[in-house]
Amino acid sequence: MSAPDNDIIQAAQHLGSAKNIAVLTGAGISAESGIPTFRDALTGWWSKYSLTDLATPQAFARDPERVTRWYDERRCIIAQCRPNPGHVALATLQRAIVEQGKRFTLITQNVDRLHQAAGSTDVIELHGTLWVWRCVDCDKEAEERGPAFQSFPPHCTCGGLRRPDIVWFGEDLPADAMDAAERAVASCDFFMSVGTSAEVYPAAGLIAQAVHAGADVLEINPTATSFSSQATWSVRGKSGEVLPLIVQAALGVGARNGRACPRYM
Ligand code: BV8
Ligand code: ZN
Repeated sequence: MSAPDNDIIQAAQHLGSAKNIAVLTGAGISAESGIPTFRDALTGWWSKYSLTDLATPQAFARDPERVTRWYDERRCIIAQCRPNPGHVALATLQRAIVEQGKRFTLITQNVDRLHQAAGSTDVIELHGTLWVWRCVDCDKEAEERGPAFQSFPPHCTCGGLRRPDIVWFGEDLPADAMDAAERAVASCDFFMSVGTSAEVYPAAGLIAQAVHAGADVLEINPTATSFSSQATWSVRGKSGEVLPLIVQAALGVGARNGRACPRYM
């Protein structure tokens, strides 16, 4: 990674003096942990499978064995993965910001809970999680952290089919999660969009809401997205490399305002 470019230094200075920070993450932040993204042309899930065959309630109704086998395969892949410096940097930032009495909200589209594994708390999961499975009949939920299921589709003690507690395409997002996300974005003065292609709604709409709210908007993504032109800064880089730099610099700015002192500056 070349010397921090001007965008990184400027964004860090604004982040360091921001009062209310909101962050939206997508599959890209977990890429460096070894989890395939969705749209990556070669390695992405959608390069191998069609979204409508696996990630819709209709697909589940049509072939629950195939759908639950795929999600359990993903659950077992994620079980081998660890948070990367991008996840850790956001957890560090949250702790420092909250310590300073400021507001910090982490909103994710990811279902892998690597943010929580890195120490982030109160994470808003817009699309649910792969670690919890629920019964479609009695709604009983259970966390599944064990080895692959023995049989597919998995069944509940009531006999009902079990499915991952995630949001499929065509399904509404959890109302409380989306409301909390929209409230945080509407009031934030610094917004970060990290590792998302910003193509899936209503999550992607949060970026436009942050721009509309007049917040500084920092996008971190190796490739441009449909929102790059609206961002205050759009940094081309991997989140596992860029986020630690920006957070260290921002907390340095915090130090000059008489707070904790990282060595970056
Ligand atoms: C709904 C869980 C009401 C499942 C997911 C408005 C306009 C158009 C369409 C719609 C609209 N409103 C609703 C729709 C329909 C649909 C939608 O958005 N379709 C898209 C395809 C156009 N939305 C829905 O259906 C939503 N529900 O609206 O309900 C309703 C009800 C009935 C009828 C109509 C509406 C539900 C959406 C949620 C679906 N579930 N996930 C699962 O995991 O299997 S979405 C899933 O895909 C992810 O959660 C995420 O949201 C999305 C993938 O996006 P990203 O995470 O951004 O990943 P992607 O691979 O695309 O990009 C990765 C990026 O990272 C890339 O840019 C890459 O460059 C970058 N990157 C790579 N490496 C790195 C990196 N960045 C940083 N560092 C790196 N190292
Ligand atoms: Zn049941």
